[in-house]
Amino acid sequence: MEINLKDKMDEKNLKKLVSLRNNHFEKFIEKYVILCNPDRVFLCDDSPEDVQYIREKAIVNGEERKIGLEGQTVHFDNYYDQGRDVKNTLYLLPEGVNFGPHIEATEREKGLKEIHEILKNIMKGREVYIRLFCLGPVNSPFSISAVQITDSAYVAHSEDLLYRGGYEQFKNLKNPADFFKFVHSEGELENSVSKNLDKRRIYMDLIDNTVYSTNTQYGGNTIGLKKLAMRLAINKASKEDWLTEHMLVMGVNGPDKRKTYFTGAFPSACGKTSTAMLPGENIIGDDIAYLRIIDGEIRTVNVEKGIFGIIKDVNPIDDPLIWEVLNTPGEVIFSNVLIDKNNIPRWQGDGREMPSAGINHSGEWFPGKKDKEGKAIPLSHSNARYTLSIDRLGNLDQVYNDPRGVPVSGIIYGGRDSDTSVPLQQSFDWEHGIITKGAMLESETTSATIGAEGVRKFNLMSNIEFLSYTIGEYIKNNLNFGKRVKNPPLIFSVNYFLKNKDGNYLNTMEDKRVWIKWMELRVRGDVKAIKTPGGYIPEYKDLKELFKEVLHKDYKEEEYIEQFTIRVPQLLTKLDRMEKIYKLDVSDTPDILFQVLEEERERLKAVQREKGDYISPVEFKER
Ligand code: SPV
Ligand code: MN
Repeated sequence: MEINLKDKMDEKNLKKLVSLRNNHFEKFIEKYVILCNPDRVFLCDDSPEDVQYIREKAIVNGEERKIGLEGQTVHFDNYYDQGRDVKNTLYLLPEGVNFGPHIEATEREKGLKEIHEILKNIMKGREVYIRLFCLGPVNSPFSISAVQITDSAYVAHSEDLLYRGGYEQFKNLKNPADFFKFVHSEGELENSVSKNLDKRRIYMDLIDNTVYSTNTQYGGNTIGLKKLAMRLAINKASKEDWLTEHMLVMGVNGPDKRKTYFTGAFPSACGKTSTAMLPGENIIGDDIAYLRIIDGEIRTVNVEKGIFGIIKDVNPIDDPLIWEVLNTPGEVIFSNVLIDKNNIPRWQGDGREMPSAGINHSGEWFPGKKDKEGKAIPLSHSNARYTLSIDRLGNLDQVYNDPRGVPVSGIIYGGRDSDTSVPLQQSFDWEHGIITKGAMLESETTSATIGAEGVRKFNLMSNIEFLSYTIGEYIKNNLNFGKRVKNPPLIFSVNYFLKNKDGNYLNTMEDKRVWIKWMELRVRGDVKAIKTPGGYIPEYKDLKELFKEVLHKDYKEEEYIEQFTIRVPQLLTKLDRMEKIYKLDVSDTPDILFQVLEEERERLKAVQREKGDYISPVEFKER
């Protein structure tokens, strides 16, 4: 029997569909409703009743459960579905096209066939939720419209917290065919989690601006508007001369009530969210930014309006702002935390006494529990998260919805690096910054992706996993972007994870509050700096003053010297590592990159000859 959209949608939902007056949209919906064959279709028009309907469905369907304080729920993903599935996240590229060995892809026709096979009847017996969103503020030069089709009320609910509603905007699209499309099915469930992980696929079609995601629930794989839309937007931006970046956006408060805006790129789990939320500063976004040149300056917006943040180590001392929100009634979806016997969410590093039992992503949990592979199961997964609307944060910058965004004065690149880079440095200029801070970014791996932890990985601009065209072209676009404005932002690098020989961290988590203040002063030309081979570093006296002012701490010169010692052998090794990648793995590396690397190597070798391998910052005199 032929399936018809009208058999699946009641009058109310059909009316919401027709009101959009968009044939392209209707055709798309029809195609996937017929293919996936759900019993019912719900189209959300962003009204409070429709949003409430989705919230309730997440509970009724068993994907979320009420816990803790009013408004809080918990969601669990399959034990083996706890991070982005990098291996099965593939671009669908026409024959003969490839983006190089760092960007995974499969042949388009073959991939489309495979995914459409998987999608066939996948929603049988279930309800599908359709939602429309706007990436970036609505009615702004940054706005991109998007549609999500999902049979997971958890995904549709998460997106409600994370994205701006787009139903109304959708009625007035300039080009009615120009929107991003996301089709997701969690597939067959067992105990409310995706069962068929062997058929977990995330396939991205850049030609049709469509992403398909199946047999997974983990947010990074399923929340289409997040990393999947980011990949489409990176490609779109490259064709339209703007940038999509894996970046926080924040306002930093300087002397005399002035405000200076920064963006910052950090690989997953390297301190991006906690930087964005620093007490005393103002958050705009913690994960994804669009950057455009408007009236001769670089401006940026938060693509999202909520946070899907890592909860591990969130405690009242290091993350007071988010701690407060998580402990106040209000809407939060916790995922893959432990729920103790009092129905309270608990997680690794929450600063409280370890519970003796509870329910977590592995089911009933107790200390010492092991998984099938004999691996100890921690009380919560390291990639456990909270999802909430950003307006829950007391320090949200009031301009976060401004259609023109905010001007960018500084860009920060930060990785997880135990032994090479100093905690804080400023590049010599835009080109040096993009190449040596952005394009040379690497990070020791964490639990945000599936696989081993603690391995050093190349991750230019913290964007390697999301690039949707070639690396060389992406670097060129970044270099050109800054050259198109008269005063490009200053570029900084930070490293919160430097360790001493005994493996202890040289900085506390709070120190970043000082680093950000120094960067603000540099942008405004209020402090001098010391020239080293890799860039400018702070003077001791300025940091000492800032530590006193911001953290009420006495910052000792020995600490400064240990932290800011220039580690020449490690820096040279890193240059070699990078040169090798850019020579062997990237076929379109711009020549300027090799030139800048070579100049840096020569500067390092020159000081090595004169001063040795490990050089105290006090030995550099040049200001
Ligand atoms: C990240 O891992 O960078 C995240 C979470 O922000 S995810 O949605 O999984 O990408
Ligand atoms: Mn991220």
